[in-house]
Amino acid sequence: MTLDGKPTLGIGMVGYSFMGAAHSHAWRDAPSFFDVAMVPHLRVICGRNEDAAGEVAQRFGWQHVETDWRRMIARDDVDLVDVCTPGDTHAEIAIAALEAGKHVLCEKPLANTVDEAEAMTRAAAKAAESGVRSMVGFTYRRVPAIALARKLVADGVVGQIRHVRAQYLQDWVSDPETPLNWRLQKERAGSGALGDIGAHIVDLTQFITGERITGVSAMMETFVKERPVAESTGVLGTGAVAASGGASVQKAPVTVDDAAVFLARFTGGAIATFEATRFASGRKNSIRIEVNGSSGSIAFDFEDMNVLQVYDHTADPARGGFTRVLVTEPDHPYLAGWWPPGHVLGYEHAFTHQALDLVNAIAAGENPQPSFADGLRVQRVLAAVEASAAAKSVWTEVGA
Ligand code: SOE
Repeated sequence: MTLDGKPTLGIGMVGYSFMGAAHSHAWRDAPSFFDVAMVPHLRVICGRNEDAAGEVAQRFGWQHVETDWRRMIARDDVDLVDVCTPGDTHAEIAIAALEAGKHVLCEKPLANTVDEAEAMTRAAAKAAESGVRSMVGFTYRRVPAIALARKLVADGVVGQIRHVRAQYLQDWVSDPETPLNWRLQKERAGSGALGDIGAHIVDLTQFITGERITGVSAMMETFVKERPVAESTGVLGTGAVAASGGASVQKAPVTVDDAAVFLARFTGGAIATFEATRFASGRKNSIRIEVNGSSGSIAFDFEDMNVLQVYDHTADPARGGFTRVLVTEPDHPYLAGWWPPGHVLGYEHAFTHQALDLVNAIAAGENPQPSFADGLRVQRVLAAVEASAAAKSVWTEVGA
């Protein structure tokens, strides 16, 4: 119990890089801005590199450092395991944690394969029978404008959905000299742009529409087939080659997609286009989603993330057009906890909302969303995209 009488939730987090920092910040911030039902305590941060994990522990206020995730899971003071590692370790860590009776938050994509995602979903369902909760970190669901989009669609503002248009555009590997890292290796990341950022737009479009993707026709491309290896990354494996001429530069193959594009159909009959790429020069983290329906449209762009564009097709055409809704009013999703209207939010706030919702669901004895089953659903779409691309874009049903 904390001083104000609220129970605490001991967090143990595996991983300490980009996502580790985003999650640390969220666990700290959530109880300061929102009325949480349990207070997260930053108990243990875990990483193989003790010094690096220790430095993050100091910066964010984690109480203990462990170098072995099994030891961390076994600790009595850890109630929830937060998995912020590359995809190849998600299944093993999450299943071990659930079996040990620990709640789990697992970064996206849920796993590297459908088989792993199925095993995780089974473990989550079994654990839920004894009140152990799990959630997959499709964090953009908690951007207020996205949460508002879902609400407006559910309220019937767009009517019968006919088109879904989704893009996730980055450019961080468009320079062929960008060195190889784990996100470019299939055995660690599962897939490339598809799983890393395509997974987000698959989840977001299903979340906003409340419908599922039933089939796809896809193309995938790896534009730069091998990349320099930075000695310190230790990613040099078999297949490494020495570049010719001048100083010898070690190169190794890129084993994932740089870009994936696909057509899709939704359960309600809508047709859709998806594009996920790390080669959209000039686009750093642009998520664009548009839904067109019989009575209106909604449009979102993460580069203007506090805004939702809403079009009412039933309004007087003389005054028609998209309305730019600034999603900062107190009655907009999550905004009551933050600043006065117009004082906009950023990338990190969605992680705080994720921590808030997870903690409150655990306290209420409810299963948080998105569940591992939702993560599996996304994984099945990703698998269908890969199968379609491998078969030269043949239409591929999404497995049930
Ligand atoms: C890198 O591509 C990355 O950090 C993704 O892994 C995240 O999921 C996305 O939110 C931002 O980009």
